[in-house]
Amino acid sequence: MSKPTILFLDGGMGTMLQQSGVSLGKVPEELNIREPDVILDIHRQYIEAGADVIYANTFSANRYKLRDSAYSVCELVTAGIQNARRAAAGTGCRVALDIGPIGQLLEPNGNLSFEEAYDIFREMLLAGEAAGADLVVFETMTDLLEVKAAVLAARECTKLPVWCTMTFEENGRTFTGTSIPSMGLTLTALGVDALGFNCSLGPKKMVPFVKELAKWTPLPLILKPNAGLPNLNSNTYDMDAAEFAAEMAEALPYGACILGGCCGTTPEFIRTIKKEFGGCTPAPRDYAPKFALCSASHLLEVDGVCIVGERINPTGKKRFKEALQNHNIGYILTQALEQVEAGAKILDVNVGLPGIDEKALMVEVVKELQSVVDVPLQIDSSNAEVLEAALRVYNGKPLVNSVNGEPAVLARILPLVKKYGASVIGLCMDENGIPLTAEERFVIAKRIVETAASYGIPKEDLYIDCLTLTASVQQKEVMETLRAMTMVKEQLGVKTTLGVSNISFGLPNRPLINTTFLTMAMQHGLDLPIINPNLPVMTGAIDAFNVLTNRDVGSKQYLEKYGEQAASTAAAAPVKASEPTLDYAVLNGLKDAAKEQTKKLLASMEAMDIVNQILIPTLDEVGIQFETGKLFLPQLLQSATAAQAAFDVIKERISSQKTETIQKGRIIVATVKGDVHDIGKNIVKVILENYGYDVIDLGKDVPIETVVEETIRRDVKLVGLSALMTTTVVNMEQTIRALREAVPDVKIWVGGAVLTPDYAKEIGADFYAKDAKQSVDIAKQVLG
Ligand code: THG
Repeated sequence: MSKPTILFLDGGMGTMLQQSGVSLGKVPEELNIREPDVILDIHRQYIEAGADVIYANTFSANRYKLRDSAYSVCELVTAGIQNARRAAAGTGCRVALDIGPIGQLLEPNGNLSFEEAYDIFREMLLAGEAAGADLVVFETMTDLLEVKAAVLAARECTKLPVWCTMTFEENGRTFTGTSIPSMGLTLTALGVDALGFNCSLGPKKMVPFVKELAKWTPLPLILKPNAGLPNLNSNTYDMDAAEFAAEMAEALPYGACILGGCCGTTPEFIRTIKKEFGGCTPAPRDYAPKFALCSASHLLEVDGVCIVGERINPTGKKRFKEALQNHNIGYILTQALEQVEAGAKILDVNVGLPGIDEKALMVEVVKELQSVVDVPLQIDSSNAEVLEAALRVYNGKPLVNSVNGEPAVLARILPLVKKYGASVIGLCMDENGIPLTAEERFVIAKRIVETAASYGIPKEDLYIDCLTLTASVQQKEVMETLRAMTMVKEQLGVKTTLGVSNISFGLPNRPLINTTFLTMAMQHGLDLPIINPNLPVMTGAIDAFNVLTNRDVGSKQYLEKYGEQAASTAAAAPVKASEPTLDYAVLNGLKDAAKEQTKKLLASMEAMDIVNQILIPTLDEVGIQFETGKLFLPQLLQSATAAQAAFDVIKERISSQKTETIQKGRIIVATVKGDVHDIGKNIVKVILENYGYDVIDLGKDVPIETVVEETIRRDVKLVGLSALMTTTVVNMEQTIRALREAVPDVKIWVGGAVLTPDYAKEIGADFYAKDAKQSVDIAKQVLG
């Protein structure tokens, strides 16, 4: 076989369509049927320039985006593939079914469910494969969970090779906070065939991304950047083909080997990179697989002792059982946050209880947990159906707890682990129970590792549990567990886990036994202790172990944690599970707690004071953390939901006190285009209504034209605009400009976390309101 060479993709389709002068309309895919010759001509130009793979014009031909189109998904996808096929006929160029984001956010950020997303992709995939696509490429993706739905649909419903590129911002995160390591780890495990980046930035800014991704995947790396950054004045891209090629060259040493262009690139760009790099061999890679788990925004590399929090588990916990029975998700979330704050790096999730729909509850709890904590989860169930349901919706790479050495169990669970790209815990027991000796447990561990390998699951995805027995019952066997663990670690090259607290059942002073056993186990090679992290003696033993084994170099972490504490308080009592305060609940996105706390606060505080002194400052804090990249869109929306829950309670209170009834005037409120964060606007609306104004709420993500049209149509004299993100303040400015032109005498006030009085003036607003109360003052001033 000939050596692999660098492959070339096409360049911008949208850019070429704009240049061709055809009117793009709402859905550019309609051109596949209306103007097939234009599309064909663009494809031919790219093939002529040297593309080995062209992307069919099918990017947004999904059911959601075509909802107002005269054409069906099948019609436009089929026509798109056929046009590309005709252009490629006789050239050897391959045709990719091109699929972009659905255009609607998935739960919990939006309303689209995972299975609906799956179904939307499936429809496109079936049409694309039937029409003759050679492969599918998911591109411009920003939500790892949406990609997962897409990849699963491709894997389950077609035989097409799957390529995937995501779009990152300069800070190395996607719009929803997905990180590059999480993308690499998760999608590699899900079995895609090539991975990389497209859109948003020029090649140079993507070089560090390629370097980072190469650490987390052995797959060929795709790079399809824009022609630099857009020039906001001319609305074009400044970079020429030679500069583009020069910047692309910098990514090649890190393994970029499938090269093309996105917005602003033309056939000239492809011709130039083909000339520069055509026939080159992809750079050699020094990828080494790692023991790692992740959520979409956070990756945990297991290269030391990592605590698995055991508390999301009804075993022996009356309150937790009650919480499950009463469907008290808030309680479970509080338990999760507490454990993470106490140092848990992974959370075990077990919701099995007689008389409970374990599958439905597991799915719900996994989703809820992933919207408030970013640590990876360990999905704990003995039921394969429950595991599969949770593995489908899990965002990232989880750990499955567990399989054992029984052939039937291995055959049931391992295919799920492989398919959904998880890691798995293997228990050293089988149909005959737990063997007594270390040697016998080792034999089972070896069988698990070998069977996993036969399913294509590498040792880096295996964590062996040599099983803690209870010292009060099987004292002689305690050391067998530890001996087995050393053998497994040294001879099989996998990592290990143990449920540590099992050791002390039936003995007094359990923490003493647990701590000592934990310390012994770490010395025998324990990587993932499953413990209650809220016990400082347990986490303290790990901290001390890391000092004594020279892992915590210079005792840095130890000093950070214990250095300032007085020696006498260091061995403190367990971390107290106090009630979350309202600001804590909003910051952490705890809906139920926010509601409860608001009800309590209303007994001693004025409703408006709660809004202005707690809710708004906390939301501002969340907004600032978002702006500075400390938290990401999912947490932002989660906080907004919690604040909304609090606000609903306040709204009830306010309307029951409502006294004024005369109509004072009509006001429009809207969250500007591109911004979905509408809690601030919703608060303002209710307050204004309470003061007797007739408020027309245009909602969130409101197009500029809609604001203008509605202002005219309803003869409105005062408009309030809100924007949370700096990126959408641009749209606020444009909305103001359009309004001024169309309705010169309208007054406009603005608000939102990132705005300042100065900035409000700069973008042309008449007023700035820092909170809901100020909005009322403005309304009084303008309308009386
Ligand atoms: N290996 C693996 N997974 C496991 C275990 C294991 N999962 C379950 C268990 N063992 C680890 N998890 C727990 C959870 C709770 C308790 C112990 C282990 C526990 N509960 C107290 C009791 O029962 O008395 C209640 C204590 C409390 O309320 O704080 O001890 O071995 N792979």
